[in-house]
Amino acid sequence: MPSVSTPDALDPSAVRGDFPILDQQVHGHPLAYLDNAATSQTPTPVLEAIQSYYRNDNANVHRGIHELSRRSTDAYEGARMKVARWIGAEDAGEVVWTRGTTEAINLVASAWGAANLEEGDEILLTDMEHHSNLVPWQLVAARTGARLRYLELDDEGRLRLEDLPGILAGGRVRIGAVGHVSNALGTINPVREIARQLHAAGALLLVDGAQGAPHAPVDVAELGADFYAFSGHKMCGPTGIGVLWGRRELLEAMPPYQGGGEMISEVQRDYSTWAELPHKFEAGTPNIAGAVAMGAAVDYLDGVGPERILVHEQGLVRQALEGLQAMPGVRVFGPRDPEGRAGVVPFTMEGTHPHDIATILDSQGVAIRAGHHCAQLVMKRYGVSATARASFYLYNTADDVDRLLDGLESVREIFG
Ligand code: 7TS
Repeated sequence: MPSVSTPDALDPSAVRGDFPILDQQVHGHPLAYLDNAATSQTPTPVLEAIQSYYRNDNANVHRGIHELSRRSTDAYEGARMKVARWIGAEDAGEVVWTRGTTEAINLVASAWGAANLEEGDEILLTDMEHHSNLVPWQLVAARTGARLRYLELDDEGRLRLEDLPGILAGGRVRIGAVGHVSNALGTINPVREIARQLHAAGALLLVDGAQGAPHAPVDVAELGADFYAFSGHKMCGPTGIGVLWGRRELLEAMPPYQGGGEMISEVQRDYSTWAELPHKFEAGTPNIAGAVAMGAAVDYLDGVGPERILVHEQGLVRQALEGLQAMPGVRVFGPRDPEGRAGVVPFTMEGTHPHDIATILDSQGVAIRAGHHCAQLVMKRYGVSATARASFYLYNTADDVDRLLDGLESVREIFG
């Protein structure tokens, strides 16, 4: 467990010791890694969990009677329980391992959508969704004849919640799919209120938690979510593993997503019956090491304290916003109040393409992302083709933010 300076504050310099990758020079400068919304770094206990799994326990799960298979199954199912606790789910059978957020959303759009949507039904999306929470719904809409409705954004990057009652009044919305936190704006969405209104209208809510679960305490029941999707690699775990949480009765009623081994109860020539939850949705040999490592990542984050992570990030956001707002020609996207946003700071600089900003920062060892961030509807809404984006996590320091701001000063000098 990383040490912290006071019971309440997270000390990022103590945490950094757990992340060996951060201790390196890039282009002759110490690395300032500010691309955490894309993927986070991996602490030593998680690296060790992966190695230990392959060194000591590797075997396929739920199959053999032998000792290694028993151990790998215990580790795999134990990790599921840890992840369930991380999001406040009491029933680990409601936690389905997936490849990540994208696959979790595709699972719901495909399996739930095919069984529940028909022509004239509506799916509520928002203009701030990541493409992972748009395209799967477009595909199921094309297959079923359902229609997509959109909640629009205000000038500060918040959802226009005042439009929701009007959309729901039509009585055709069956499901809403809304991000917990926007990767392109940093906005923390009022998920609880959206859930309340959707449920009152007889609709369900899927929450895209890719940028939520890694950064703040999550309680799926308290949020009022019916489905919650997130990825291991954005929360100190490895790539290729993620989670779909869903309410048991909904998952029970859904048809399988993929067919294959592990997900059946009995196979006949013409039909099969399905395994119990959550295995019904886990066809084929799963990413066992990934799941075990995601469990280790949850243990690690739990040790730091999820409520500290968001507070720490918001402090860095405040520092970044103050610096950016003082720079002429800089436009910051998303809510002005740091309390309304998680650790994502997108911006543009007049006369400079975001890719040039990112390239110059990279030459100074500062890693940010530039582009549309898989949120082209956000870019369209604010009339830009791309933004530069700094995104923070528990190991980022005030010095990292200073390096960003100093780097941007040099960008301004180069581009005049
Ligand atoms: N939803 C949101 C809100 C995201 O930010 C991302 C990834 C995804 C879904 C997809 O997650 P995956 O793990 O299945 O790929 N976001 C980003 C990003 O902002 N930059 O790179 C990936």
